[in-house]
Formats: sequence, C-alpha cells, structure tokens
Amino acid sequence: MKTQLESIQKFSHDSILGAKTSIDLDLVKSRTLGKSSDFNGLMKMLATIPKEERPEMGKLINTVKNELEILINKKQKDLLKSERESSLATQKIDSSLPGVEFPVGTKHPITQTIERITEILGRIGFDTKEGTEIETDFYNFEALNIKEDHPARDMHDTFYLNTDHVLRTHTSPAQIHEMESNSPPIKIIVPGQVFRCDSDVTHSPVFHQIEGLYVNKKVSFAELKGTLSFFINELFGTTPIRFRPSYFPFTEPSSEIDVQCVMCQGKGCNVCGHTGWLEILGAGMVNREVFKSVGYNPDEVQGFAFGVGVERIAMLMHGINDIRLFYENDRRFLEQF
Ligand code: 2NL
Repeated sequence: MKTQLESIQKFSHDSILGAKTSIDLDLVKSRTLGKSSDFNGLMKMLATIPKEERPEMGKLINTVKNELEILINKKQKDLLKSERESSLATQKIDSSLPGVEFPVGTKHPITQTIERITEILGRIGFDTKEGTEIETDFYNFEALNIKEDHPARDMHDTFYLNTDHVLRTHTSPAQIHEMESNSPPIKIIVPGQVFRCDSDVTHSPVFHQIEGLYVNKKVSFAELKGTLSFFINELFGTTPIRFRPSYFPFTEPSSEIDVQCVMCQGKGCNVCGHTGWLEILGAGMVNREVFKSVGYNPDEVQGFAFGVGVERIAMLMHGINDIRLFYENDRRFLEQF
C-alpha cells in the first residue's frame, strides 16, 4: 500500500507541475483529489489492511494529500498571475473609440400630452379612469341630454355600428357609468380615444379627449373657474385667459375658455384667426337632466365638467399645424419630442 501511495504521489506531483494553464490545472485537481481519484480508492482500501496498521497508514495518506493540495494552490496562483500578465500585454484597449450606441425610443407626443394633463389634475385630486370605445346610444347621447334630433347625432358625425351601438364621440359615457355605480363625491378625469366622421388638417376621425367631472353636495361655478385657471396656468405658464359664455346640452350654464394666443401673444396671427385668443376648453355646471339620468337627485347634488382636445393642446404647445402628422408615424417627426 505504501508503494502504491508513493507512485500516486509521484504521478500527481508530475501532473501538477506539468499543467500549462489554469484550466489544465483544474482538471488535474479533480483527477487527483476528486471523488473518483486514486486517493479515494486508497482510503477505501484502508479497511482491508490489519487494524493496527490503519492509523499510521491513514495519517500518511492525509499528509501526502495535504501536501499535494498546497502544491496545487501555489501552482494555480502562479498560473493565474502569468495568464493575467500575458493578457494585459497582448490585449490593447483604445479608449478613444466611440462607444456602442443604444437607440432609445420616445413616447408619442399625444401620450406625453395626456400624461402631462393627468399629472397636473392628479395633483389637485382627480382620479384617472378609462371607459370603453363602444357605447350604446343611451350612454353616448341620451344620458347626456343630447336629444334624438340634436345635430351631433347626425350620421355625418357619428360612426354607427348598428342601430343601438356607436363608437363613442366623446369620453363622457365613461363618466355616466361612473356616476351610475358610485355616489358623490366623484372627482375624475377620463382620457381616451374618441371617434368622429370628420377629416381635414385640424380634424381626424380618431382623436383624443380628456374630460373631467367633479360632483359633490355643493359645487360652485367659482370652483370650476379656480380649477381650470390653475390647470391652464400649469400647462401654459402664467398667461391671460378668458371665460366666454357658450352652450352644451350636458352643462348649464356653459362656458368656453380661451388662452391668449401662444404664437402672437395676443397681437393677432393666422393661428388665432387674428383674434389674439385660442379656444382650448369647454366646460360648465352639470345639467340637472344629466343627474336625473344617472339616478341622482338634482336638488341634492351639484357638479362641474369640462372637456379638452388633446391633439389641439399638443399642436399649440409644439407649434404643429397639421393634425395628420401625429398619425403618420414618421420617425423624423416623432423623434423631435
Ligand atoms: C369640449 C367640451 C365638454 C363636458 C365636456 C360633461 C360630461 C358629463 C356631464 C357634463 Cl358626464 N359634461 N362633459 C362638459 C362641458 C364641455 O367638452 O369642447 N370638448 C373638447
């Protein structure tokens, strides 16, 4: 057994010193000391020799094994050191070369505008909700006090899917659903795609709207003015605004809100039609008829609502004069935002 140990020792010693690379040495290590190594075989043989010789023999095997282990570790250190030195000597890095570029996409300007608007109104307590694009005649028109003979119902403006279903022409139906299934206070905004059968430089058959609704026991027109003044000043900076009387079937009284023209600062130009003002919002106190259609008592609740066209806001903020640019997906256009 002793001679066997000696020959294993000699063989292992030679293979350790003969290893040329650190990977070679890893292999030698597992063959020398691993599970199926000759050493392990020797350990098992211990059981077959006389009992009194076992302690001495066992000790001897362990000593040899420890020595080999130390030798392997030293050799591994040397090999790794020389490998690193030679790799540093041959590998040259030119740190003046340009780096690898990772192209990063940008959010669509319409998405950016929606996020900006919902962020501003979120700060003063408006929750964001989304509705569905297909609605029944009731939710899109009837509940909003838009009667059967109202011009907005005209086949030229509305995409009818069948006699009862339409592609929503505004996001108000989502707010009707919201009022039906909740009681006041309600303070929400609904952004989303809406559809109208209309198309030219300032009209697209698919466009985006954000509507807001605030309903509580007592809500005043002063709160409407305060809320929308804050919103416009956050969006456009501190700039003159004016409230003009208007009409919508779903609000009474109603108002349209203008900002001083961002292009000419009120002097008059093509963008503002030489009026010095740009219309950006429609708003008003929720009509009593709307409250009745969602099952609220109009003597017990009040509210205001408003609507804003997202494309129009984005066009004014960025000086864009053709709405179709938003939908062509030309990267030269999109990458500017
Ligand atoms: C505009 C005008 C407006 C509303 C939208 C509304 C919704 C409910 C009840 C009452 Cl559920 N009103 N929405 C009110 C006034 C104006 O939008 O010019 N939009 C671009």
